[in-house]
Amino acid sequence: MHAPDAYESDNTATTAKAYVGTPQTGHTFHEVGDVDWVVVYVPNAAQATFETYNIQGSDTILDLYAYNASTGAQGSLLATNDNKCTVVTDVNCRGSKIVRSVPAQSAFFVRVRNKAGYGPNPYEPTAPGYSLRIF
Ligand SMILES: [Ca+2]
Ligand SMILES: [Ca+2]
Repeated sequence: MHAPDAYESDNTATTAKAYVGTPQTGHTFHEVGDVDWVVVYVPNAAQATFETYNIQGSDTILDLYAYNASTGAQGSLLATNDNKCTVVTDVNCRGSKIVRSVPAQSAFFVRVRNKAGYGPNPYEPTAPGYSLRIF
């Protein structure tokens, strides 16, 4: 058993943790099927990058959802990315990256999942992990 990371519980859009401008380090998938939801507000129009990095024994899948301003829930799925690159021997390629032009005063939900087959190993001292940055 692995302890939940500091962002738990964040398994639904309703319980998403706010991204407040600095990278969220130390995310883990502490149990099979763990998913992590993050909500981010973008004040200015930008070419925004949503990215998992510092991949440690995980293989992230990143989903970007619209924010439904009238309900506060997630809107439509805008983009999905599994691997940011295809170099098999580079574990950081198992991270995910979405680059998107976003308008001013917009908000988004980010969902991060671990690809099947990379559940936590109870014999490993730490659960599979990653960090998240949005810039
Ligand atoms: Ca987690
Ligand atoms: Ca979670």
